[in-house]
Amino acid sequence: GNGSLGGRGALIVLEGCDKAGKSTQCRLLVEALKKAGKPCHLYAFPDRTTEIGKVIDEYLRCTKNLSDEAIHLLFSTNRWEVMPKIRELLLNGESVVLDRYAFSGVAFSAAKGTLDLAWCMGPDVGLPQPDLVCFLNLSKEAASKRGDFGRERYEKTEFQDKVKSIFLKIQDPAYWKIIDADRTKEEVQSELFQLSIAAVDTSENKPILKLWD
Ligand code: Z5A
Ligand code: MG
Repeated sequence: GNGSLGGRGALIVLEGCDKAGKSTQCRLLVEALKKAGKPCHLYAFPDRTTEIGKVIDEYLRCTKNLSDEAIHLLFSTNRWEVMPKIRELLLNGESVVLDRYAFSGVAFSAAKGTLDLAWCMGPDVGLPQPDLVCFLNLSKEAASKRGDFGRERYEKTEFQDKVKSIFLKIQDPAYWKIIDADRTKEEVQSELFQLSIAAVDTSENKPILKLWD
């Protein structure tokens, strides 16, 4: 737990398009929070290590094809399968930092143009609502300096533009912050740390709400 107070931990999510620095910043954030005496854990979605995650990995590497509906539901299931563990940590006073969450799930699937936005949100309704979502906003100019796209399925500029517009459409000001990700790693980290410490402190005595409920 987090000591004598007995409050819950905070659920903090980093979202954003390709190469925005989510994984880099998640790692730095977990280290910094631990150093500040806030116990916390890192989870990444997709979690490619589970049985479902292995199927997702094959889909992303284009070695397996699935219908748009089927892969969407697998991404969501991949979140629900670890939720009991995450909820237990939160209730035990430990914070959880997530590298992508349901917002990626909706943005990437809806960007295909074949699935309705409300249908995309459905399977993730009721997941724990984050206390803080930091959307790492990377300009096209800065993105082009971070190396070429890899060979995974969604790594194409035009598609990433659609993804970004859906992220911005589904943002909820109750917990959503847009972070300028064009800056140095240190500058971005410093802002994320301040926002996260504040979230940890203010979430302690709040109930865990349900996402999109
Ligand atoms: N997806 C989905 O469709 N549905 C879902 O429900 C979910 C995901 C959860 C794989 O995700 C794909 O799954 C993804 C969305 C889809 N497809 N796309 N695009 P992933 O999270 O496994 O993707 P990834 O390839 O690991 O991560 P990423 O998003 O592409 O990158 P990132 O984590 O944001 O960035 P990074 O790895 O921290 O940094 C990228 C590079 O930039 C690296 O060389 C860093 O050293 C460098 N970097 C980082 N920060 C900086 C700064 N500030 N300055 C300069 N350089 C920097
Ligand atoms: Mg990443």
